[in-house]
Amino acid sequence: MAPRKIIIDTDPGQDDAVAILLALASPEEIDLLGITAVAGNVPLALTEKNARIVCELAGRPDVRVFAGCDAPLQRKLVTAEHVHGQTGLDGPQLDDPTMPLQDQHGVDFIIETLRAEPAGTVTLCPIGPLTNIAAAFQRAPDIIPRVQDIVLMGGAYFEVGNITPTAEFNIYVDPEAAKIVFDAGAPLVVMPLDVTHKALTTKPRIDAFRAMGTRVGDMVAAWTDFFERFDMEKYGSEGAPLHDPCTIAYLIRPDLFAGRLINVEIETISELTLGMTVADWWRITDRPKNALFMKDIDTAGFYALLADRLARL
Ligand SMILES: [Ca+2]
Repeated sequence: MAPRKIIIDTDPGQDDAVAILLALASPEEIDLLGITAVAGNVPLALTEKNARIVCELAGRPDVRVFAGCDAPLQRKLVTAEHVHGQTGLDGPQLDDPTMPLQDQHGVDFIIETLRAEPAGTVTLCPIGPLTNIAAAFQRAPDIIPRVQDIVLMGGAYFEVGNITPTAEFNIYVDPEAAKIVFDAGAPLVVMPLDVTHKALTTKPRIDAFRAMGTRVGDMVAAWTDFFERFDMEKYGSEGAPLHDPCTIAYLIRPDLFAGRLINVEIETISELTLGMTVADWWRITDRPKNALFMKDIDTAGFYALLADRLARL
């Protein structure tokens, strides 16, 4: 089978960085057409720069990186330096990238690519707030039926929230954008906290990255060490969740994940539950099923895949 053409829409973020590395390490399954950066974990000037740092770390300065939206559709940007550090990629110092940022706006790249490629052959992989994808859908609704599918990290049902008691960060930052994407009608696969909170970095798993003896292995180990400090304090868990790579892992090994096709609506009004993914897990309503909402992951298989693929870089 030909590799699947994807666009990664991202706000790096250490876990975004691992997702990008996993995609670049998997050319048999994934043809990365480009990376669009969005404001999220840190402001856009840092996320587009971090995306380029990660491509250079992977030895892939040829990957096209585009800057997209610098703020949510209607709201003031909320960031997460408390998790990822001031740069978004805190950990060992990495050199500023020398590869160029593309001139074209990220939203224009998404629109142009979906119009240029045959219909149903491009997967969108958003692992940050959904601003760029929603802006593209609003500006060019003709591209929506051309999307093969959208495989995103965001939301939660059983785990409820991480930035507020009821909302996951990516959805909370731009709930209006999330609503546009969830209502669009394109096939949707959702990796919520219910999955990612099971994908924890334990010490043996981090040691496996370090044992690769490569620059990429050392960096991934150091990044996970960095944000593990925050997560272990917060959740008292064994390690930190590697959220975003779950999306790329799904494209490579869908058998590692299990979920249900259900209705998911986005709360955009309530002050108390803003950005909540109201997931009809128990199929209580007749609302249209719009999302394959994941719940379970073969965590050992996921980390084995990561170790196997990242060792190639
Ligand atoms: Ca992210």
